[in-house]
Amino acid sequence: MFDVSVFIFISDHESATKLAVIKANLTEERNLLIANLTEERNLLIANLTEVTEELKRLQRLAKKSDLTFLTEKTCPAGWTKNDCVCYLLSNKSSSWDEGRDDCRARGADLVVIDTLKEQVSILTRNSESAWIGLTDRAEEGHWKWVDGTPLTETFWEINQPDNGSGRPQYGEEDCAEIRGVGHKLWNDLNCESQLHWICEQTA
Ligand SMILES: [Ca+2]
Ligand SMILES: [Ca+2]
Ligand SMILES: [Ca+2]
Repeated sequence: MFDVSVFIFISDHESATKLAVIKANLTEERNLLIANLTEERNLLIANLTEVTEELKRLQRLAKKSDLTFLTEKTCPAGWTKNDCVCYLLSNKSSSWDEGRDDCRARGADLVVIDTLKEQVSILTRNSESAWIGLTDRAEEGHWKWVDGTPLTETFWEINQPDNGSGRPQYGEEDCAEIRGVGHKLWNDLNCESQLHWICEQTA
């Protein structure tokens, strides 16, 4: 009888110990699981934050490029827009080089007339001539546009270009002007002559 109760006592005691161990293990496992889940949740939150930030950044970019798109469609104040191109006819008169410098300072260049449409639409003031971005300074007789565009269609006046036709009073004629009268045709002229000039810039 005594032996049995001792056994039961021991057995109960052992069970209690085992249970305690199991409980401790379970608790540990649960804590580990909670820790893992918390870590995973934090990672997900971090990822979500990152994705949200990226989305915001892309939305800002899209908005910005839309605005750029809009502003690119307009010309600076005082310029005339034609077919997505902006033109500026100068108020002042100067040499071909100074005219070109002025255009470049405005982020543009002297006008390159590469189509009949553009030739027809070019503005000139009253009957005054204006410099265009065409020169044969690099090689006499080889006319080149300032931006390297090949010279395809030309609108020279009859008997032009003549490089001054050998008359000393005209000097060497290496820069092109567009006439303000009639069909607004081109003539070569001494680059130091004082003319208005036309700048061109993509809208
Ligand atoms: Ca042009
Ligand atoms: Ca010439
Ligand atoms: Ca000439």
